[in-house]
Amino acid sequence: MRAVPVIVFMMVTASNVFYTVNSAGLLEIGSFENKTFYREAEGFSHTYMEFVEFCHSHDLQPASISNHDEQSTVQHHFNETQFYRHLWLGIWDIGSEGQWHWVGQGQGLSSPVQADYSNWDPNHQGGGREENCAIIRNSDFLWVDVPCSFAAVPLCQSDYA
Ligand SMILES: [Ca+2]
Repeated sequence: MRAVPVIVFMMVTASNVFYTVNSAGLLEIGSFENKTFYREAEGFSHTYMEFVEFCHSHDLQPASISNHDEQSTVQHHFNETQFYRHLWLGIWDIGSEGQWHWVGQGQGLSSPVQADYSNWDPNHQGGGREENCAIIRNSDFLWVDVPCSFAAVPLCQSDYA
């Protein structure tokens, strides 16, 4: 993991919650013992493959959400910043329909890690072979399968855990 980039400015929300934007244009939205979440600060949308490349280009990984605390932190960020854009998750079922896996660090896209926590919308996980990537939906924060050509904002993490 590389050193934390120099902070070049601060962003202040209406509720006076501070989120830091680093020199790489990444907004830190939550930190845990074994990972820190970042999103693309400007809210630009990308396809899934662009999202993966975006994270890797910053020495980060596509985000995995491993437990309720991590999910809650992302939801808190949506609410505090009134950020109403879909966020990509580093998860997909490209290999076998319905078998969702996290994209693992240094393992490329063909050797994923089995997901053991989820927050799926029960009505939107059955997109079949047309929908093999997933977002955190902006309205209710549930996970929804979408085509990998969908446009959403990158959510990356500092390490894979
Ligand atoms: Ca699918």
